[in-house]
Amino acid sequence: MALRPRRKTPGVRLVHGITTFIIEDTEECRAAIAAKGGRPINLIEGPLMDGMNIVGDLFGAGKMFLPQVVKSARVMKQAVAHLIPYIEEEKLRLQAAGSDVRSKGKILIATVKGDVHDIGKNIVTVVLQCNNFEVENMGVMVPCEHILAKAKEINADIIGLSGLITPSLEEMAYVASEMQRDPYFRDRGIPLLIGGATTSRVHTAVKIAPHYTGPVMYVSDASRSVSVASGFLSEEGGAKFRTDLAAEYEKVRHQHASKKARPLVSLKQARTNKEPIDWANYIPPKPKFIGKRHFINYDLRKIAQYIDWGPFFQTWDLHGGYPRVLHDETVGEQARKVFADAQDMLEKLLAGRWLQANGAVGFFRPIPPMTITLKCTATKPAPRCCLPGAPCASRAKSARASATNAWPILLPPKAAGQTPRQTNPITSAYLP
Ligand code: B12
Repeated sequence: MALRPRRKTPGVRLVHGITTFIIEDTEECRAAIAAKGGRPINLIEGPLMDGMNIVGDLFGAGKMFLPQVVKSARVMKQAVAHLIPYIEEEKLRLQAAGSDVRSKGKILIATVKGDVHDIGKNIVTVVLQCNNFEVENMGVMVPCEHILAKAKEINADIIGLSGLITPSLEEMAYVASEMQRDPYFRDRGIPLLIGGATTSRVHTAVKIAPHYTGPVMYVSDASRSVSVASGFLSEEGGAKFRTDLAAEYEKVRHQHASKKARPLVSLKQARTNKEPIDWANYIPPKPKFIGKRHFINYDLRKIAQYIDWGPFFQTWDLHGGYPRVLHDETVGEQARKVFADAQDMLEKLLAGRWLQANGAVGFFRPIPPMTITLKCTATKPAPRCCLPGAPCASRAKSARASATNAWPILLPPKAAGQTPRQTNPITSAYLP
């Protein structure tokens, strides 16, 4: 029988990512709060959120690393899941005692496509439910079309989007523009709430709200979500709430626009800064064969020897480059732990033959020279360059960062007399 170690509060367990006995400790803490007349939600809004904020701060300060954060997130989820039945029970009790627990409105909430963060959104859900809003929580990575379809299906009064990574900001703007395109939302002016660590009032006002004529509002935390939702849905004050919001965000946009713009270089200047490439002396390597070759059911153990573990550690935000990262003074210990886990998992995959590796490779004779001209600007996404070693993505970044690089179409100019070696008509082209 496992012996229960020294008691820890759920907040402490959360910071240390300890799931063992989290249910028992959460329950103890809940009972203590209840004995003093408190509510289960107090445990979420208090110790658990405090713990999560500590995790966020330590992570931001580089004192905690992604594998540990995953464990903390797990603790939070388990603790909240334990509290939900108590929250439901409290509602029923209040109802039986004659309190007004009628629904104040329906709110649809989701973390946008591409984003897996759900702790904040779940807390918002619980807090709103505790305040008698009906909330449909759609989970994470939810595509725009699913959000909008669900909103119509349940007749949502408000849509709330959560996003914690930078790409989510773009996705939120997309959702706003899709709401504008659809008369169902546009004509009803269904409010759109924006929340999550990367979002902000200025970004919402400047980049998201202009896509939608209905109200779009940034909400900084779960407790604010109640007053905001009530504000929008209030029969008496709803219209004023919307007008005040529109005026406030117009002011924010105005202030933002008055900030000094970053100087841009001219296209001519950018072109003079292009990468000098000696095409005349470039001899493309000759392939060993021409035509296709297939590899069926290739030995997975052979492939495993070539795994580039670099991106694995980058994904865990453990920087330092493989294998150095394993002995890094700061992140070494965490790196060794996740690496050991990965080796175990890899061994299971290999032994259990979970995958089958099939591949094909082909080299083809060059097509005759073409005369397509690619016109690209630094603000458009990069086309894939087709010469070996062409550092497309990184050049694209530098073009955006400095705006002084001419667009990198790394193909030999026609005058250099070379032909591109691939046959894709979109990516094979000559510079004019
Ligand atoms: C926990 C966490 C994770 C966990 C998430 C687990 C889970 N199930 O949610 C895991 C480990 C999986 C994770 C993964 C990643 N993460 Co992370 N993560 C965090 C961390 C530490 C805490 C987030 C959190 O839960 N905070 C606590 C909650 C309660 O706060 P919150 O979400 O902001 O919510 C509150 C309010 O914002 C608001 N709110 C939130 N949503 C909504 C919605 C509505 C409608 C309303 C009204 C209000 C509202 O109310 C909430 C309660 O008050 C943050 C750091 C931070 N300081 O935020 C990084 C952070 C968000 N992660 C980050 C990154 C980079 C990643 C990864 C890309 C890492 C990687 N290399 O793979 C991946 C992303 C994968 C993906 N595609 O989404 C960056 C994002 C940077 C950026 N600008 O893009 C952050 C900021 C860390 C950092 N400083 O670099 N992460």
